Amino acid sequence: SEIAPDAVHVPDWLDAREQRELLDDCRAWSRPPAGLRTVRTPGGGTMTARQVCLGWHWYPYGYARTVVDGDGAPVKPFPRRLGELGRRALTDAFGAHAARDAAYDIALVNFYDADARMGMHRDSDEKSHAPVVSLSLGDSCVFRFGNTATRTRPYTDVELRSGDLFVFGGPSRLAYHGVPRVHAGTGPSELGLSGRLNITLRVSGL
Ligand code: MD5
Ligand code: FE
Repeated sequence: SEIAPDAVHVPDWLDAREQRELLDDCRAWSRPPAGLRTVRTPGGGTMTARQVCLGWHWYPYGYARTVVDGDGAPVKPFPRRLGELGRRALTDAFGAHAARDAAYDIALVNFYDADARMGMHRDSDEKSHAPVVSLSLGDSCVFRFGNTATRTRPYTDVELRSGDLFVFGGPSRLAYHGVPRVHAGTGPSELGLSGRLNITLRVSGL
């Protein structure tokens, strides 16, 4: 369903097998070198969701080819299969025309435990305004979709569950958004994930 112009939520987009495979991949990508890390912001804050990057390494606030704020290792490669998944997501959200020249080259994987949050922010470190593809696994959360002008109201709260797709394009690409709450213990038990995992696919424009 369209939450805002070019912001499309597709519940239950990934089947159980795709969720299982993605989770196994995320666990493999999380191992060192260039594995899961805690992100510290220049203001002295600590992000509560822990992160691993593929293709390009995100740090507050830019992209690099090595883990400049961690172990210094080269970032892991961006897998072709995630590029294909990103194009399939655009096709399902907007139609085949939207996917034609989508060249995804970044995946950011965020792990949320029951107490993790993500404050309201915009994703503006990419040089491309291509749509962001978001995939959720494990526990459900409240996703807060805001506006482009302020980090406050008006916003819309949407529940994201394991297997959901959300695509943010056009005017929604630069909207403020965040994750104010994770609902512990709500994920599919057969997945064996305590907490929530989110994968975003992006185009660097670099
Ligand atoms: C999450 N992650 O659920 C979210 C999903 C992040 C982040 O916010 O920066 O890693 S991505 C949501 C997103 C991306 C681009 C635009 C908009 C939302 N939006 O306009 O709302 O862990
Ligand atoms: Fe974001």
